[in-house]
Amino acid sequence: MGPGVHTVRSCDREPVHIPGRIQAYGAMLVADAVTRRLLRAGGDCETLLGQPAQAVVQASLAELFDHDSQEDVRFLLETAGERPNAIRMLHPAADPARSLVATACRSGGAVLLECEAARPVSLLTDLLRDCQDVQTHLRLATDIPALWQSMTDSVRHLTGFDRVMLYKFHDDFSGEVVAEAMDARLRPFLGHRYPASDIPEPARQLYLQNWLRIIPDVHVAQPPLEPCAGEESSPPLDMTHARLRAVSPIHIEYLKNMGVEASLSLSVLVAGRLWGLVACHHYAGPRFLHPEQQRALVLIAGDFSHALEALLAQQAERQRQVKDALLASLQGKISGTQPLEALVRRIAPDLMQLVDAEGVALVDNGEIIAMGRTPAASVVVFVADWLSRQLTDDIHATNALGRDLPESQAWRHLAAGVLGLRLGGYGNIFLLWFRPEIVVEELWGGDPQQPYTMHPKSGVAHPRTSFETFRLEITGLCTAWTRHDMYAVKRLVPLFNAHMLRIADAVLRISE
Ligand code: BLA
Repeated sequence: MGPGVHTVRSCDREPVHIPGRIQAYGAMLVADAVTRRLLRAGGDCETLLGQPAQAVVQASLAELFDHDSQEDVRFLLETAGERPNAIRMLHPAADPARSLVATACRSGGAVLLECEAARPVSLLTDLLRDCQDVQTHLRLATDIPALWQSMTDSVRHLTGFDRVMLYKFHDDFSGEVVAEAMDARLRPFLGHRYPASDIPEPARQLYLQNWLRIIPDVHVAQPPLEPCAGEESSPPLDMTHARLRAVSPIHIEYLKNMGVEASLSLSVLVAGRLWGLVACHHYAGPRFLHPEQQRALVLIAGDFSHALEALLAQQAERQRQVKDALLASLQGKISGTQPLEALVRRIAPDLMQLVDAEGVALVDNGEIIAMGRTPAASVVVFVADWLSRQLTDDIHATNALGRDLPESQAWRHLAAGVLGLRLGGYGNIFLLWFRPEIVVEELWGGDPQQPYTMHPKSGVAHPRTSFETFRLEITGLCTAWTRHDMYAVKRLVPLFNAHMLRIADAVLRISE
């Protein structure tokens, strides 16, 4: 398979890290890590280093930079690790007045030195001030939606991109635009969903490692690196950590289909996982950001990630406290030696409230107590019987009962989802919580059932051409049970077991 060929199956194996090419808004010099001899060169060497790549690759590294830069070049090469090292300012020998921001990273036996044009020093104070303003705003946000909006507004202010979205991954890696700041003339993407294949696994892996991806101009050719004599047939380099790594042709096609001219993504990490991206579009021509602005954005994205992680933890803690309070009150009520059936009747409202269910049932060796909105008793028994075969650790939950147990579809207005718990002790005693169907209309950016097409002859995959709103009505589901729900109901088990022991005890005492 040649470069630029993508089959559907290859989407998740796309070798995005070894494109053999780079984006030409910077210059890349590849040197042997030991001898420091230049092996390859590419990108905009003409503007940044004063000579074309073919000439650059014949030179020695020392010849390319002015006298004052030599020590920094040595530093970059010596400290190059797997990840790019701290930036240094270099001045090309051909034009010492020009300033380049450079970093280096290792790739196998080579060092990749990447140079980008520096931002004029006179603008650095403004950048610092803007960053401080953004940090203050992020700190002031006390709830999650406010933090999200503050982040998209800030990134738009800092970058001037036409549209800035906060894109959150769902568990299946499809995603959703949860906040947006944009030019008022644009059609909003807020609330739209996108399929997982739009950002396949290898790309997500890269964004977990590199927290900024900029594509300043989707129309500029991405040239291969020029090899020095003898290097012509060397395999392409691993560019996982290279900022200038060329963009996969399928993604360029995707952006063009969306009408995007320049794009920028910042990673949002929560608890070490890729929670989402701040995804930016520019439609009115290319959009270049200086490396200092890029660094500033990475710092801000880090601040945002921390603030989000803290607010999410607070939210989870609040939810836990609500459940703890309900459990404490239930603990007080599950007392005495009332028969189980009477007990469940009495505490049914609390049991439902514990997990936001609309119905609860006790199935005690074929005896049914059903409270709230539940299907008919015969159906409850049928579901309990099915549940008893699904249990892991005495518990099972589904928000798609109609899919898992097709016979149940007719009662989805009462039981689109069930959470079942086996109470230990005597035989088959189950508590079942029911939630009714919630019909939702999802908005997708293009038809999610046709995220890309495959050329019948070549097997080449092409992203969809329409991103128009595609409405999808989702039926048959209830709101998903959370791990807090599962955890809360599991804590009922010892309370019920103690109750059953008390009853047994009382029976024994009477018969004595
Ligand atoms: C990369 N896909 C991306 C990126 C985004 C999206 C944000 C990160 C790079 C960037 O900032 O442009 C997807 N962009 C979106 C989505 C929205 C958006 C969902 O604005 C919503 C508004 N893409 C496909 C298919 C493949 C594919 C079928 O549609 C399969 C091969 C690949 N997407 C793909 C690849 C990358 C990518 C390979 C990595 C590009 C790179 O970093 O080189």
